[in-house]
Amino acid sequence: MKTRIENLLSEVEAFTADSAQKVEEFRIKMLGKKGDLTLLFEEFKQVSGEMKRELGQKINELKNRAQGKINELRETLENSSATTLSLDSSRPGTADSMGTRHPVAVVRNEILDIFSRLGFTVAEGPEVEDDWHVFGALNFPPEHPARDMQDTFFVEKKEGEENPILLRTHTSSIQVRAMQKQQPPIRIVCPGRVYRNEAVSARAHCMFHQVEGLYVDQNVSFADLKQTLLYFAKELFGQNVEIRLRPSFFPFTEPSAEMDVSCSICGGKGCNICKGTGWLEVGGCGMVDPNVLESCNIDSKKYSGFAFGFGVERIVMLKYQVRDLRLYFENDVRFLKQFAAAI
Ligand code: 2NL
Repeated sequence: MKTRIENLLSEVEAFTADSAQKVEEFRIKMLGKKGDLTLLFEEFKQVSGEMKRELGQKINELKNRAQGKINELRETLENSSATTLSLDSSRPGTADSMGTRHPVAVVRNEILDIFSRLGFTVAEGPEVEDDWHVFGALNFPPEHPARDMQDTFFVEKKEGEENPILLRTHTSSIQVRAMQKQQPPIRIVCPGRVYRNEAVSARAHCMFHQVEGLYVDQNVSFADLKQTLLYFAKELFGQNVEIRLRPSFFPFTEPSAEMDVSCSICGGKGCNICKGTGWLEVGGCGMVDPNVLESCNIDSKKYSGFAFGFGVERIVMLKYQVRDLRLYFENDVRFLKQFAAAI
């Protein structure tokens, strides 16, 4: 009997359980009505003499140990299930890391917002275009260098093909489509990607973003163009900015001008950003060439218009002083995260 008690004691010590059910099974086996201890107590009744004292103590010890073990296991199991099942609503949450808008998208949206306040609506069009919408309708002569393989990406160019498919080199093709579809008044801004066949470097990329604008109506003048551009520059760069229009040439406008804004870094005094001139070039503009209006079935005797175009990356460069164009397209989050505050 003594050895049986000792064996049961070591069984109690060694016992572990990972569920409440196993603990209960153990309790029934040890302390239940037909359990090991009940049997021992039955046998104990027959014991007499000196042995009674010693065995009595041992059986009681076994009973207490078994009950203690059961209580201990019940408690640990209860605690562990409490932590997995209950929800502590006072704990601080784990924040999802938010994405950020791309600086090119931020500036594009700002430009579109400014022109929408002047009544311009946004128009878009295909990036894969044909020669006529990109060059032909825009008064490019047949031998113009932009129509060369060296400057333009052709999707398909067969020998002698009149109107090859290509990637648009400017968003003017959107405006051409708008003029074909609709008679004046037309007042649109056209954002989008454009492609040029150039070696990629810090200063040039084969893909970049433009926003162009077009206003065609009766009696639209160069003065209207200038006031529109001045309003735009003040909204984008601040009320103290000045603008300067320098005579230039584009096939699709006459007269044409390059648009500069006073350098916001040095306030026009001259610094390394504006290369000491006090001025920064932001885009081009002009009065729509009558040939362009006629190509799109708009009567150039009745209507006139102005147009302008900005390079979005160039304006991001000026606003945020990002010097290397390649950074815009590598999607390195260490670069993109720096614009987290801009909407
Ligand atoms: C630049 C210059 C310019 C235009 C774009 C345009 C469009 C039509 C007719 C006439 Cl449909 N002109 N667009 C006019 C002048 C300049 O962009 O430097 N862009 C980055």
